[in-house]
Amino acid sequence: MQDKTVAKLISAEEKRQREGLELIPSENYVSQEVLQAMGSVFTNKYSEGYPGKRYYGGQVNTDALEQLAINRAKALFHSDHANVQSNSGAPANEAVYHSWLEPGDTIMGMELSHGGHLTHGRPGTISAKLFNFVRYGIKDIETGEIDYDQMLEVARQTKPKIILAGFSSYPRELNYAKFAEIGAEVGAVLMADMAHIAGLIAGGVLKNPFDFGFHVMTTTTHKTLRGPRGAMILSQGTVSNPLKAVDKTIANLPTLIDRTVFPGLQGGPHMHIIAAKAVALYEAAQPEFKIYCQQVLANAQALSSELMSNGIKLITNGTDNHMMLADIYSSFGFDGSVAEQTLDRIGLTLNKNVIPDDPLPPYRPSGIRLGTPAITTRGLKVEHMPQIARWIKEALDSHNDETKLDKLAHEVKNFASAFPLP
Ligand code: DSN
Repeated sequence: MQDKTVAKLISAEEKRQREGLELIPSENYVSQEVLQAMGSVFTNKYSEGYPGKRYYGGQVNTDALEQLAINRAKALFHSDHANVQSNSGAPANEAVYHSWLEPGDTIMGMELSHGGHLTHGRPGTISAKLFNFVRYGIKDIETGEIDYDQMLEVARQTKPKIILAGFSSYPRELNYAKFAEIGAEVGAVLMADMAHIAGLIAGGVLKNPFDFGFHVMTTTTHKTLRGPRGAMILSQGTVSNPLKAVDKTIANLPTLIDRTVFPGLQGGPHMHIIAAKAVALYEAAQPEFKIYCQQVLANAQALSSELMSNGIKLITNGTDNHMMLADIYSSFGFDGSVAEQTLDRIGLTLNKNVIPDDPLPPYRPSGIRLGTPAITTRGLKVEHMPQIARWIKEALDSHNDETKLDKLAHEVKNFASAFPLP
């Protein structure tokens, strides 16, 4: 590479990734094939429109490529339609809101401090300015069970037009049948934001909201799904010409969504990313991916037990998925931000996170969030989880002891270097 400055940064980042262990539950390592597709000549092409209906010439390969990605996504998630153009998770959620709602309409989403995502109505976001968000939350912090009675009561009072199941920091499975029951009673569109767990759904180890009558599902493609940074919107209904206006009916949701993504929110799709999405979808349909997903869950179960045996309090006392939330403040007496920095210092990367009804502010919250998708891709198994839990415990017990942290950092680096990046 002529640009030595960028080359040096890429190489430094590759070294950081190789010598550390990635425990951020929303991160992963893509295959060489996904990387190659992202770095392909498809980046040179403009393709406004959809396959067979473009505003530029020269689309013989882009049409075939986008249709392939659509077909693979539909087959993997059992949906009638897939929009693979959405650039990322936040715009994907935005597109669904705008395809179905008018300003001032109500969306019901998870309480943010109980695990809901920023795009589920955090004050200050564009969606929160335009739409009215009402909340459901956890009834019992010890089990993580959602308060479905309160959800039904609020839904009856506020008549949300969308009920949104999804989270970015919630370690349990949702009861989609209950969502569907409440949605049917108030006539809401059922939307699932499955960004964190899409790979685990594709791999068959977690439930698919579409099996419970959900209408639409958004997901990023780079978390457990192990593809490029990007998103997809899967929906049920009739697929018709996206360049022609259709009535606002639930049956028309796929077309309403296509028309909102382009030309509503975006211009030219990122065809090199769509190429990489197609590759990731191919990989996720292989038998090895199922085994990977089973291992992600087995590792998460093992790591959560080991953390708890080391006296670290986990929110809901465990996990059903790939992630854990630890209450650092009650376990160690300092906040999650100190924990994040201390663990980063020894090569374990994770993030500070609010816990339900957190007594501390979001920038210095009580918790940390960690997960197993990336370390599982590196090849770590259940037998490696006790060691990771011990490193976490020892580093946090000695967070002011530089000599001890140096020693732990050395151990992590030696260990991690034995598990090559894909
Ligand atoms: N930033 C993602 C996460 O870490 O959960 C969600 O957008």
